Amino acid sequence: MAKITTLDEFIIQRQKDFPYATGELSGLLRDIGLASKIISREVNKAGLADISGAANSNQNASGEEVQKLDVLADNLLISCLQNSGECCGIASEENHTFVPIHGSPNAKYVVLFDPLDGSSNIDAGISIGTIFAIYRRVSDDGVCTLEDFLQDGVEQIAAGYVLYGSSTMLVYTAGNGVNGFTLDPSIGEFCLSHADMQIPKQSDIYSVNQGAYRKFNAATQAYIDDCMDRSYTFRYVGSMVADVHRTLIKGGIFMYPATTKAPKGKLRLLYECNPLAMIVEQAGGKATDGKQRILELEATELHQRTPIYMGSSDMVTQLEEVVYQMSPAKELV
Ligand code: AHM
Ligand code: MG
Repeated sequence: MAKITTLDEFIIQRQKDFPYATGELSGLLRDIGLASKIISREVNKAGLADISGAANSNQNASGEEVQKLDVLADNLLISCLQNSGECCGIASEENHTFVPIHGSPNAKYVVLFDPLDGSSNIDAGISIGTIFAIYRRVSDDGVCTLEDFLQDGVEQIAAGYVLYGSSTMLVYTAGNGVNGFTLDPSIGEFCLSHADMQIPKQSDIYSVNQGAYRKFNAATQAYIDDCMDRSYTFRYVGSMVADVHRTLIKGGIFMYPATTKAPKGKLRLLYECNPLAMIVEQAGGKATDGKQRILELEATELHQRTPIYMGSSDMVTQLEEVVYQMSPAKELV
């Protein structure tokens, strides 16, 4: 039987990858792994119990309907991170402002997450996911501050996602490649299944909510037209973690552009786009808002949104070229 490497073993073996190599960050990753195992169990039971419906008139920080499982996942992640002692505060899609962890005021890290992305898909039995980003705090010891969370994506120490799909997978990077682990439910462990993940440079798959085509800018429309002219395969789950995971494995481009309805795009920079952009870049791909690298966008507010295009490097480069060619500033030159 081939040797199995569990997530815990792998993290210990790779301690040297972590810039501060003190064991704190590896402890945080293990806590996130633990929370996600419990979330996975609850997601799998969603059809059995009355936990998949919308919570009574709750709305998240962006004014959208919150599902009960979102709240459960949010609470689980917070309590696992509270117990770790390594995290001084969290920010998440489900909380209007950041939440200091009072038991660990001198801890060195903050964690931002979307506890259950794509949750409108729960009732349809479609894959959903957890996304997380870890930063080293910039404030002095004591209660964390907003500036600890408003860091640019390039400052991420580690980032990853958990996909609750046909199997549950945890994929993370600590800035030295991307590795994926599949949950073996029989032993309750994430086992290394996708070592050193690399995104193909070019592919023939594009992923976007094509029903909103008429609301996209002209450059995005032109790029999509080109994909159609080339008879590229169109795939869109509507759960970003699932769409990005497929993009990582098979290559392609995932797009959530600005629309006339949402001029800044829909997806959140700090806990959706930055972590997935770090993963994609670490796997050899690219992530842009059309003009600028996602990881270099200035973070100004917790729930800030951005358009995003990410995936196979050649495809994202071509998209950027179309945006450049069609930008009004270029026409003036
Ligand atoms: P959520 O955080 O409220 O779940 O919304 C994010 C999700 C992403 O997973 C997905 O890519 C996108 O919303 C789909 O939106 P749309 O239905 O507009 O295509
Ligand atoms: Mg989300």
